Amino acid sequence: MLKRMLWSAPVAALVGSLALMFGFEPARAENGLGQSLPGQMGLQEAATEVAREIHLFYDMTNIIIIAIAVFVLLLMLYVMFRFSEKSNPTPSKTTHNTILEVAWTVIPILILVAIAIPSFKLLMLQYTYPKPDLTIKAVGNAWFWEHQYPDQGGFIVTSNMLTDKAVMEAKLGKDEYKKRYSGLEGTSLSKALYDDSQAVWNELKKPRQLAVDNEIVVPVNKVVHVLTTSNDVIHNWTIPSFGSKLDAVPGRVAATWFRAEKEGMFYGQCSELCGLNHAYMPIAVRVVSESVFNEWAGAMKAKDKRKAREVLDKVALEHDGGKTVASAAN
Ligand SMILES: [Cu+2]
Repeated sequence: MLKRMLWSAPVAALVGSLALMFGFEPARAENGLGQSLPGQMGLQEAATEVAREIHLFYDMTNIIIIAIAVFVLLLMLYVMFRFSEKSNPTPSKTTHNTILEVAWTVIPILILVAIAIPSFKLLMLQYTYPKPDLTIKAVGNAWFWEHQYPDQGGFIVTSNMLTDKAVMEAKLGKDEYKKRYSGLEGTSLSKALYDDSQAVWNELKKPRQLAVDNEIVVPVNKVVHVLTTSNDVIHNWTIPSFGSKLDAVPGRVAATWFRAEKEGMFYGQCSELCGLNHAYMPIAVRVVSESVFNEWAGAMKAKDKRKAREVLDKVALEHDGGKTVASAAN
């Protein structure tokens, strides 16, 4: 019995890793792509090879963890009942068992090796940078992101989180906004803005506290290098569906890469506790076709903000029926 149980954990681990290696993926409840869905339990759907590999590694490790936990639990229950005072009144005086001692040293080592090999493979994938088609320099600031496009003439997209105030101002126009809210302040103003803006958020098809005023745009199926740094404290550039998570450290430049395989809107948040408004500096990436990207980048290079917005509005309508905030009033 003991011998059989001793082998069950590594066998389960092996079966689990083999199953995953050959493409079996545990059924997932429907998970959001680019942002989480209400009530979602699992990870956000993968849009890059790296994210897919992270998910497989996560699943494999989970299977091993569960197998070990179940094994230890069964072993403890067995020992508790089999060797209790009642069922085993005269305990044996055995102190050493060479086979058992070798087994409980070697088997954990094998399990760790089984985890280490795919883990190093994943690290290799993440830190072997394919030749870039586009480079973006993401600069963290307290508390917003600046994204420079150095190989597109160096234009900068500054992303601030969209607030209830910003969407209401865009919807109503500055004068009407003032007229409606000038009598309110403090929490009553926040409450009124929160209530009134719900309809506008729905119309824009933008998630509150993830959406930004100016999203960045990248082409689909192209290698994008992201260089991160910071102007003040340590921030972190994260997009869950891309499997991207990289610290932005002042005075240093770090690099990550992704190749998004799906078009659409992808959201992330600063993931390094950076201070007061840490929770309010999201990152928004719009993945578009190459031709749309070129059109947008051309307009940005020519400093034609209106044209760039039109390009984004058209593609937002195609992707999710949404709008850019600047078009909220129309
Ligand atoms: Cu931050």
